[in-house]
Amino acid sequence: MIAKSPNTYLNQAALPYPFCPGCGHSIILDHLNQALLKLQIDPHKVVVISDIGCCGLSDKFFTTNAFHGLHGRSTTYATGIKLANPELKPIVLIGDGGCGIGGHHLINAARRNIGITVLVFNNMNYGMTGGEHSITTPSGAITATTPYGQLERPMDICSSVAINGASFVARTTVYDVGLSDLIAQAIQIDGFSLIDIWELCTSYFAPKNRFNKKSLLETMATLKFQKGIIHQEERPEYSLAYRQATATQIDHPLMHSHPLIPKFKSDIVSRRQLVIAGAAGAKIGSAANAFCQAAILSGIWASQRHDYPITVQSGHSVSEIILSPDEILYTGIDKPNIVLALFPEGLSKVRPQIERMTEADTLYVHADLMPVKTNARVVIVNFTKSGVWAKRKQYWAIMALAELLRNTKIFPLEALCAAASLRKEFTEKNLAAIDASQGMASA
Ligand SMILES: Cc1ncc(C[n+]2csc(CCOP(=O)(O)OP(=O)(O)O)c2C)c(N)n1
Ligand code: SF4
Ligand SMILES: [Mg+2]
Repeated sequence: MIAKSPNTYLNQAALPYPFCPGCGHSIILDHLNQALLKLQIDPHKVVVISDIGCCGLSDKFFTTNAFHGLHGRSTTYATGIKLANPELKPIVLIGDGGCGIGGHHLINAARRNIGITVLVFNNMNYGMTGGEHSITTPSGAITATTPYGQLERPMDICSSVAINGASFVARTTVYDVGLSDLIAQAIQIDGFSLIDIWELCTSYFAPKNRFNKKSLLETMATLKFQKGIIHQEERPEYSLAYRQATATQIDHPLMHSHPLIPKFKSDIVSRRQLVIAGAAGAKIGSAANAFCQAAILSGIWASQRHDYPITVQSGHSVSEIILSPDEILYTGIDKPNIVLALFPEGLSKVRPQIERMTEADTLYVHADLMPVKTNARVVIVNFTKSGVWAKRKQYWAIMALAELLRNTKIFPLEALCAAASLRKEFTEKNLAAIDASQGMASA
């Protein structure tokens, strides 16, 4: 457990920093630590979200919560985290490369005035990949991708977010002795705050351009890019504004959660891995969802993963379901225990999984799809036995799942009926289909 009033926010076990000698990234991280120390925020309330690049290595050096994702997307993760829990303070550590790749995310975060703090590690190039130019590379600068000098105008990150509604915007360099205080000030802002921190990539940009501490300030002056606090504006912070706006909608159905309280019982003692191989438009996902809800109503854990092509109404639709008496921490299925092969599109997709099945596993297969090469025990599903329902393909999955429950007793069929009745508009037909499925499957 981390102490509530720490004397450092740096993770001693992860130190030292891995950056090249003289790299500005180390200096920023030290200042961030000082800023957090000054504010004495509970480390549990801070989330350090690192982007990609050398600066993306930074999150593990802090004893706070952390998140690391795709290049340029750190502001989106921070936005989601803040929206989910406004009590958290997300701090984004992003390079100038990340600001280019995810530029619109930055601008949209500013527009929303979401309560996150963005620290831009601006070394004017892509450090990690060998010193290519970025959106902030000054005109004329030599980089791996601009050997004759950069021809584009460098982007003014601060003005871009300021004009789009940020609450607090500042620009400075890593050599600013007041940087810790400035970071602390930004973190205390309720809305969107950003500090563009100029620094040296000592392996690429600085040697190639004879750039030093002085050059950073000279470049700012040449570009007429203001230094210090550039913009301050009071606007409602988005995550709280959102909650206030929706508070009046308390009667809207979307505002109600529908907890699944177990009222049935499952006797399974180990996990079951089930794959439904179907086709687009056949309600495979909905049936799988009802099956998972039924499992939860029976007191066990359930996970559903769904796969379909980009096209709608054509191609495969495959649901992977895991049921377990214990929490499910990984949702992938390598070898299923049960496969329901209902449509040719799904069957061709899951053939490798069927090939891995053994005699201990069971393949339920639509009679029309036989023969299927497998070592698993085969149960034929004959939809023609269900009368008029044989033509209603969008009910095949729930019907086959009902037969599976009659045969295996993973959990009671009544649980599936209860789950299939959760949405009133589908209750009658779902229950009739389940009823009609009796006796369809035979070994
Ligand atoms: C979408 C995407 N494009 C390209 C890359 C390859 N890539 C990895 S690090 C990097 C450069 C990072 O530069 P910057 O964000 O400025 O961070 P620095 O290394 O300078 O700290 C790039 C282009 C990637 N990871 N993801
Ligand atoms: S390559 Fe550049 S940005 Fe990366 S650690 Fe070295 S000096 Fe820093
Ligand atoms: Mg960079």
